[in-house]
Amino acid sequence: MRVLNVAAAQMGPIQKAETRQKVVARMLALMDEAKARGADLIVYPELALTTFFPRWHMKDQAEVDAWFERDMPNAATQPLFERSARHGMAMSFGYAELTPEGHHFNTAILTDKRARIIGKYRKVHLPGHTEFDPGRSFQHLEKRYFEPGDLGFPVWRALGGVIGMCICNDRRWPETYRVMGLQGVEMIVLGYNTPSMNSQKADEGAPKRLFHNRLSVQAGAYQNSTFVVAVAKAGSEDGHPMIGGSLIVDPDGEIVAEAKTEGDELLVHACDLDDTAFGKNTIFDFARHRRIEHYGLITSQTGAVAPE
Ligand code: CDT
Repeated sequence: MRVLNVAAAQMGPIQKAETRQKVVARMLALMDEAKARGADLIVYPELALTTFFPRWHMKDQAEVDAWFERDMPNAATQPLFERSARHGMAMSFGYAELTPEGHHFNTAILTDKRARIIGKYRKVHLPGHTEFDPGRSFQHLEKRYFEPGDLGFPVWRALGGVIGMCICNDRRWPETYRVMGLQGVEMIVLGYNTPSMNSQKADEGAPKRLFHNRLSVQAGAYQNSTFVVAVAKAGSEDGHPMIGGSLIVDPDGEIVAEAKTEGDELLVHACDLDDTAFGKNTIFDFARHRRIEHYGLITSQTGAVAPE
């Protein structure tokens, strides 16, 4: 048995006017609860420190940059690193990263149990658009504010297993999981901010969105025989509702824990990483069963091309 006790720390809404200090206080409360429940690793959402700012159209770069972190840790997040080290608990959380070279990424980090950053991931599949779109009921400007991640989908040998990260929209793409699956990933952690409505399709509401969340995460877990821990920022941010539905899914694709609220809520599950072995050695033994001679289109072409 290789048990990793993981805590999915769903967070309720963060209003535009809320400070990082106030948010970090909520994250610390979740971390303390996770410690009391025996967690080895706590996972927070995408852009955990602020509201989901890509819904706001901004033209002034200084206003945009105010949502970004230039250092990690920094003054606002230092208490998270101190508490995590004190608890001997690893953590992962998402934030907007502004590099010294001026690059903007939607980023997540992974620490070890001494709160040292051991892994960084930058979101690859940025959803949305770059310019204000009057045809949408609300904006989703990730392509305006972020560059696509430049680190690929690495995994890390950590916490007694093989851990990977991705962020929100990445979870809808099978390529995300498979690239990590090919590196033997045993647990993928991810955060998300998913609006409860489709801004381009008024009849697609929260039930369908929650269905797609489960469908994507369960399929990724099963098809790569890995645990997946998917953690929402949920509830209404300045009148913009987002789904909750944080999930922990096992390597069979079964949901083993699921959030019931749209607020700060902790799910804890003991994941035996040895449970990933059966699928990896049988139906999803990639070395025996994959047929890469037929997969060329996946890396040579982006858009679909139907025959004439
Ligand atoms: N943050 C983020 O990536 N959100 C997207 C919204 C896309 S609309 C379905 C998501 O995949 O949830």
